[in-house]
Amino acid sequence: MSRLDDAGVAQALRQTPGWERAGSEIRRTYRFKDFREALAFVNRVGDLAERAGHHPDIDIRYNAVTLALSTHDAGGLTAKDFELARVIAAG
Ligand code: H2B
Repeated sequence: MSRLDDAGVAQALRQTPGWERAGSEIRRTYRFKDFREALAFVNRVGDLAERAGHHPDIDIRYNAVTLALSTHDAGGLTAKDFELARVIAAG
């Protein structure tokens, strides 16, 4: 899986609404009613990540879950990150 250049990242981001670039990763914060709902979301993301063989970094702060995706194996952003971001956004 090859790393996307800046133009490739910009184009992929346009097709991945709600996510933003932060250096060598893309991020999105999801907000919920409470911690329990945030945890349930994280578990759904875990299933999707296992299915994809690709895993976000996950930060849970009570009802806010921030996901960050980067392809560590490639040292930056690849199509895999955007594919998983779209799968997560689709639920
Ligand atoms: N997830 C992410 N986000 N980046 C990776 O480079 C990565 C991964 N590598 N999940 C995968 C697992 C790799 O370690 C295994 C061997 O496929």
